[in-house]
Amino acid sequence: MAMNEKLYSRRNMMRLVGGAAAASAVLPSLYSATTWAPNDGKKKIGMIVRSTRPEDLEMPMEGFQDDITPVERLFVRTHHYTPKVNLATWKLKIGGLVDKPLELTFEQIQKMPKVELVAVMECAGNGRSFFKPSMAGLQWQYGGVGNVRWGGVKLADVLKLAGVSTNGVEVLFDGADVPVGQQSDFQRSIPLTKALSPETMLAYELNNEPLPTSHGFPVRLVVPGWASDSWVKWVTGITVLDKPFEGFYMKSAYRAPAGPVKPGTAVDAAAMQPVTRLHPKSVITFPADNAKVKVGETVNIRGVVWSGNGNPVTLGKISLDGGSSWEDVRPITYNGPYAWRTVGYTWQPPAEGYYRILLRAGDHTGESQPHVQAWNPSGYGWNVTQSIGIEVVKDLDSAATPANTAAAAAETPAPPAGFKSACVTCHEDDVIRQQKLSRTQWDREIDKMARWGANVKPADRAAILDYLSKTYPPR
Ligand SMILES: Nc1nc2c(c(=O)[nH]1)N[C@H]1C(S)=C(S)[C@@H](COP(=O)(O)O)O[C@H]1N2
Ligand SMILES: [Mo]
Repeated sequence: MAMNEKLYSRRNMMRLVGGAAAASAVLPSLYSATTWAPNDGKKKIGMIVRSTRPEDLEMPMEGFQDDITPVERLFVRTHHYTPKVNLATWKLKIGGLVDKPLELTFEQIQKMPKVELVAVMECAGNGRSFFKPSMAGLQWQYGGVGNVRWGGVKLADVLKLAGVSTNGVEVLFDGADVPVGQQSDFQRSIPLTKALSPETMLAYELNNEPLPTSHGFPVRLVVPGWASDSWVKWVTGITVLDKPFEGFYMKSAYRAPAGPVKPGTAVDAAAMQPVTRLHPKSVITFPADNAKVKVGETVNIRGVVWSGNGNPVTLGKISLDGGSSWEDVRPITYNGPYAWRTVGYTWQPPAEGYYRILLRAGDHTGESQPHVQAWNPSGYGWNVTQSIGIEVVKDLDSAATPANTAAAAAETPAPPAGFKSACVTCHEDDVIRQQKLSRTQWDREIDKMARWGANVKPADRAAILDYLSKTYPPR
């Protein structure tokens, strides 16, 4: 299919033509299972730590300056503990509704035709911290996203080896990670149609190097155009199902109402749908929000825009007057329908004053970013048209920034007895410190944690609730 082939880069098209034998001749070292090791030598740089244990790291704004996100800047989202996989004993099991259940070694997978593509990986919860009212969960700002070159095999090729039954409806993925306490295992499913779609991959390379442990070594699912909660890491099991999977991470988590709901209200489970595709989104990556620039001086505004579902993103429009008028931006990079575009605009601020700058992305189906963000109970899919405020001043030096750190430096009270053993055994308190919840929400969180195995002693519960709701109130 000519359309599908366009997804993949020219370099790899050539590898595909030559087949597996030619591929191993091109890259002999990569094709040895004995030397294949996780790319863990590169340390993360300047990440915003959302949680140290489990590992949840957000890309800082500077990360958007790279067109292809280097592994040092790529965000990490892990629900449980990071598993260490031994490649010598690792097997990928393919079962369920297949003609021939299979167990593939890593070497067998590497000998299959290799494909590569650049795709945006974005957590469904990216931007959660901007929702009002606030909700529980990791408080991502802009950097729960990256743009990465993935290398691996088409999931469809692996499924074809096993032969998918005509009764297949969904494909379920299980990773090597195991949950803490009474939590559910992280298992996610995607519809069979998306599983067989040519862009969906089992990736073993990230930016032309083996996957790092944090990103799913040795093999992870890559579902281009979809939010990355479906991109299961450390994959060990693939099961074809004849009906939608009902595990916790499909039935309870990663769901959002189909239409608008009143902000802050609970939504009936029956009215919720699984989070799937991404939608058009923009980030203004330079200058920073609230930056000051000098009148008359050239400002090279930069941004990134992306879309979802493989619908190619349009260039996007920029407004320098709060959305009254819109202009075209200039393309800088483009790596295909699943990648983000970097765009630019050269601006000469005409006069002193305060300017509101907006960047709005759309896709070729005509969908554009919303002007107003729809609220949902778990804070998924933040993609409102991004805007920044810029102060244009006569003289940069005279524009001294007042110290604004008093609030940040305000001391937090000491936690009560029982807090440590109840709340910081399975995870560190960095996860807690970013939450902004009402007393009712905290009450529910404590119940949830107790269900997941937290040791909340009845005698300590009231004091813990009091402490949490006073120290971390809602936005
Ligand atoms: N096995 C497993 N796969 C997983 C997760 C996980 O906790 N366990 N987290 C998911 C979520 S919610 C996201 S956003 C992405 C993040 O991928 P990354 O850590 O490589 O950035 O992995 C997904 N795959
Ligand atoms: Mo996620």
